[in-house]
Amino acid sequence: MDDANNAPRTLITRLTSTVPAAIAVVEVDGPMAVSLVQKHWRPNTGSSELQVDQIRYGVFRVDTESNDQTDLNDPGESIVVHRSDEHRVELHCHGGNIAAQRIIHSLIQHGATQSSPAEWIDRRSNDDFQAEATKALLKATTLRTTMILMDQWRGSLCTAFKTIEEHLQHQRFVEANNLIAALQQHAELGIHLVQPWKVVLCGPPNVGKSSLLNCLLGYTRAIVHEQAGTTRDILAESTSIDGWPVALIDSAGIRPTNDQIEHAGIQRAVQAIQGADRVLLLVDPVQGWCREHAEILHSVGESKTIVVQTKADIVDQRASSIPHQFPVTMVSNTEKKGFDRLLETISRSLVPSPPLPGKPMPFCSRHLQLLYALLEHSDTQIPKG
Ligand SMILES: Nc1nc2c(ncn2[C@@H]2O[C@H](COP(=O)(O)OP(=O)(O)OP(=O)(O)O)[C@@H](O)[C@H]2O)c(=O)[nH]1
Ligand SMILES: [Mg+2]
Repeated sequence: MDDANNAPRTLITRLTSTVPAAIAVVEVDGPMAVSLVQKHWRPNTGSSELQVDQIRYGVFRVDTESNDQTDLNDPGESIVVHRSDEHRVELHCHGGNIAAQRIIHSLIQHGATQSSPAEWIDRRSNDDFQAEATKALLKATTLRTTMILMDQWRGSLCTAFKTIEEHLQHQRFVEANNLIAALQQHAELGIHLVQPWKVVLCGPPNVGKSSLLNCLLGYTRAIVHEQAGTTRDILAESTSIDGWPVALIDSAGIRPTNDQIEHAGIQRAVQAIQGADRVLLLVDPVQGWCREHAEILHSVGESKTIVVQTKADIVDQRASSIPHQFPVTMVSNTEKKGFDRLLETISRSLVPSPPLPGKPMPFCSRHLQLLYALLEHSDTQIPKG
């Protein structure tokens, strides 16, 4: 990046996260990188000259808080220095926040410019798609989503967009539309590569929502009690199902109530249901299907609803009151049965046809907007009728 006079600037980027760790890495990149570092550091042995590819140990002499003079009373920061390139030096210092801050502050005092990790990624990427994939990869939580994002990082999506543009340039509008449609088919999955799917456990009180949450998580997260109306607040926990990132959300049992606190909890449950990607609609085999089930189903829609009958240890027959068109997955929370099938059902509902390795996939809103614009353009070119 250049300044107003077009002279290349020397940029400092903290490459490691600001979460305290053993080591922090600060990169100095630009024409003044080597001279700035040499001005500040004292090697443990030998000359302060830095050769390319050398790794050296020493002390970084920091400036005083108020001016750009080295503070001689300050012991400085221990650093490992690596000159990785003609104009690039990496400083590895203590991983607490202060050490890196002091080094960055001193270099800025001498004319360097601070740059963010996001800007660093933009500078080092071949194109916007690769930069977006790198940023998404930082947030990926499962191997499965990481593999898909790596495919995009290697260029699958960029190539697909270039192909669409070529089709459009050569007036092959049908081919362009087909490719756009193939990409749009994976849009929902793409967005959820880093943003977990919200799966809400809901239903009337006492059907076993909190028990099922605990069982699916594998530890006791929510309070379980025989008293109806135990859960009052929304409780969300991150997990993954078949390699897809999921936020499992427990909610208050829905029923008519005069209790103000319970009512507030139910309102939150309704909000969570409205914002859900999928709902697990829990049915007690003895109480059966009731008005609240029908209302939830109506508000969410059938395609997002998975009907789960609990307490299979008490009754292992499907409750006859459940409308017959819905598939029902039976589980027992107490005997820990039926979970494999339930997890499989959830996974298939979230991602009915997982992409093959190497497939292009849009994974952020910019890609969807681009696809939409390309489709609009292409559509207007195809003769109607
Ligand atoms: N036998 C049997 N009991 C269960 C099962 N699942 C839950 N229970 C019992 O049902 C009661 C209610 O369980 P919860 O998990 O608290 O139910 P909930 O739907 O979260 O209830 P609220 O928070 O009040 O809406 C508790 O006594 C549980 O032990 C099950 O699969 N089998
Ligand atoms: Mg509960």
